[in-house]
Amino acid sequence: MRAEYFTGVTYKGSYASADDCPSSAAIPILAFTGRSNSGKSSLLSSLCRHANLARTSKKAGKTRTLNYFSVPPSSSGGPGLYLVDLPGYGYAALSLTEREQIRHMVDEYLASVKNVKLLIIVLDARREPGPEENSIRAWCDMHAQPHVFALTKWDKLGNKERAAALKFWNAWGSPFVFVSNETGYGVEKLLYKVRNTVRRPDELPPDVISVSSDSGADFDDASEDDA
Ligand SMILES: Nc1nc2c(ncn2[C@@H]2O[C@H](COP(=O)(O)OP(=O)(O)OP(=O)(O)O)[C@@H](O)[C@H]2O)c(=O)[nH]1
Ligand SMILES: [Mg+2]
Repeated sequence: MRAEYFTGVTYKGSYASADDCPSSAAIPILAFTGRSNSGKSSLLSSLCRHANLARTSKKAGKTRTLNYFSVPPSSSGGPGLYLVDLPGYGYAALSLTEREQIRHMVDEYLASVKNVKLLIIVLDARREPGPEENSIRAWCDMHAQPHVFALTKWDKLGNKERAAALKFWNAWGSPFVFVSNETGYGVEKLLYKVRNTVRRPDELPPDVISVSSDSGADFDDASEDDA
């Protein structure tokens, strides 16, 4: 399996609402959503092999704006795209109003921006999906929005927890990949999925095997070396 990390990525800007975001419909978007502290910013940085690209914090609730990063077209045919770090929802220490504002910002973004080629729903692998993840998944299904669950902090799970998580996610029925932003585990697998989703089939270089981006088949084999 060949994976190509994003290189030459630069920070484009932070925006307070969907209306303020760069509007070029020609540039595909890869968006990261998930609860606060789940590892969205870390994962974005991992895909670029750039430790602090999307500033991560031990303090939850760090990302409060829609943060855009530009990926230039790659020499092997990858298109230019935007990586978008969305604000984390569900941070208990914020006021209810602030939490609702953040949820609203994310919902509004997903509803109004049409060229999100893949939505990466980030969740700590030690957690099961909550009402927010259920509602995002339902929204994706309703709008035929390609998505994948990225289950982070895999390095923090023991063998029993890994086996339980694998069983749970295989039964849950959405595409998923276990990742660790600490060790890099699973990051190439996720990149492979991303690359196959954002490229048109006619743009695939001959050495990349095409897989269906909707089947999740390339993810459901996490048992190969985990459990
Ligand atoms: N061990 C471990 N720690 C991780 C991993 N991913 C993220 N973290 C840590 O989890 C904390 C939160 O990570 P962030 O990437 O800032 O999370 P976020 O989802 O962007 O958080 P908000 O911006 O608050 O929504 C940081 O201390 C990270 O170093 C992982 O895979 N393994
Ligand atoms: Mg963040």
